[in-house]
Amino acid sequence: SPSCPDGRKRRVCYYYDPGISNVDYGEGHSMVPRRVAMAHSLVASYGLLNDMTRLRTRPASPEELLAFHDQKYVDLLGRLTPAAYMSDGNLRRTAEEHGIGPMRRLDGACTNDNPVIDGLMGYCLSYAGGSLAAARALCGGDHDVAINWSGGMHHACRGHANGFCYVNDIVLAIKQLLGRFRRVLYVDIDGHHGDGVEKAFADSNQVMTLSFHQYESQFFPGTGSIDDVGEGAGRYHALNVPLKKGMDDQGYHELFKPIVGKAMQVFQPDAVVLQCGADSLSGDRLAGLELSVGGHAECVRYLRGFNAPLLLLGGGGYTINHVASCWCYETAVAVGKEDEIAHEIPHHPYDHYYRSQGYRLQYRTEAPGSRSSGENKDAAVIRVKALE
Ligand code: TV7
Ligand code: CA
Ligand code: ZN
Repeated sequence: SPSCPDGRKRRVCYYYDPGISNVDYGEGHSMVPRRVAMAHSLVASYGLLNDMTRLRTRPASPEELLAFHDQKYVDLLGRLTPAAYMSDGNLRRTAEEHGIGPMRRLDGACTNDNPVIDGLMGYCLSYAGGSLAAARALCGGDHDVAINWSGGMHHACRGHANGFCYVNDIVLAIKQLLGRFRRVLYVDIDGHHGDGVEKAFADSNQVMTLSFHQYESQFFPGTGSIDDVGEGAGRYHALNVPLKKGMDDQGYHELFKPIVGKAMQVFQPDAVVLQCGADSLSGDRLAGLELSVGGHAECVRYLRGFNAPLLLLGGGGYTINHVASCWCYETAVAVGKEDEIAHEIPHHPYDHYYRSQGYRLQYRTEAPGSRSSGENKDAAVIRVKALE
């Protein structure tokens, strides 16, 4: 159980690179990096930057990516610009072999999960650099919580892009943490399965991965069944909690708290990484889970209560005002001020985005009704084999 009163202050550091607001996956693409700028602007307007150390760090170097990614893939990322992609047939073929492109269809629409975008390598080095700096801050012992909302790109693989993710900052950060801590628990509350992180550590008993996600036919990426438990030395160190759409706060926490509590007790991690993908919120444009901001943030509050070094990362989230509200509120939870910040969203440059939620941080969406609470009763009796 939590080893210290939850109200106690934590030393929190925070990474934000304003360059993220210029990153564009293409018109109509679900991933809108500007949501991170919106979250930051909200954090700033609530005065929360005064309660954290801002990590002013250089971007990662291409060499640092090699701690997980392979040389050929990193070289490709370094060369891949929209112009080079258009003019060089070999490069185009190589990019597509690594999951990137084609840029757009003949009618001009962008329909690729991982498009060739302007400033691709700079974007990757920035969000990876942020997660690495955040991990180093925890290793140094002078911060208890470290935040990078631009990170959390859990689908990227060693040698290819996947699911909007080009480099896997989470794997890089966990490897950094393993330089100082013996055991790292990774918890993933994004609505999608954290497949890239799970796979990277599938045979490790130093990293336990635990993903909660929507799991239904046709729902990306299709992995993360309850029987997926890791392999070799890592057997029972990968845990998956597949959920049906419609899962709400109550049903979610009937699973989250006992399972995470048990994982903390059994695995005794020296550090915790929480991927806070906000596409598990109700009203998300891609996923069908029904968490409220309060229910999502309760995951942060609960893990913070254990008082292990905690790395908070972003991830998915496709209704961007909800995402920004959520990550701002979770920043307040991290610094212990969630009861002090006003519900009314302050005037700030992005405030017009919050009209549909009545300019309130903890907006309420229509009650989802009992649409699938019945179906999720099955999930509620989930037996996580490793923890029995
Ligand atoms: C962490 N779902 C990432 C989640 C990655 C989900 C997918 C889209 C999508 C992409 C678009 C787009 C979209 C409305 C939604 C099998 C396909 C079907 C591309 C259209 N609109 C995270 C990845 C997932 C791109 N991919 O966990 C451009 O939805 O289901 C798929 C794969 C093939 C490719 N097509 C989709 O949240 C950050 N993509 C519109 C424009
Ligand atoms: Ca997940
Ligand atoms: Zn997601």
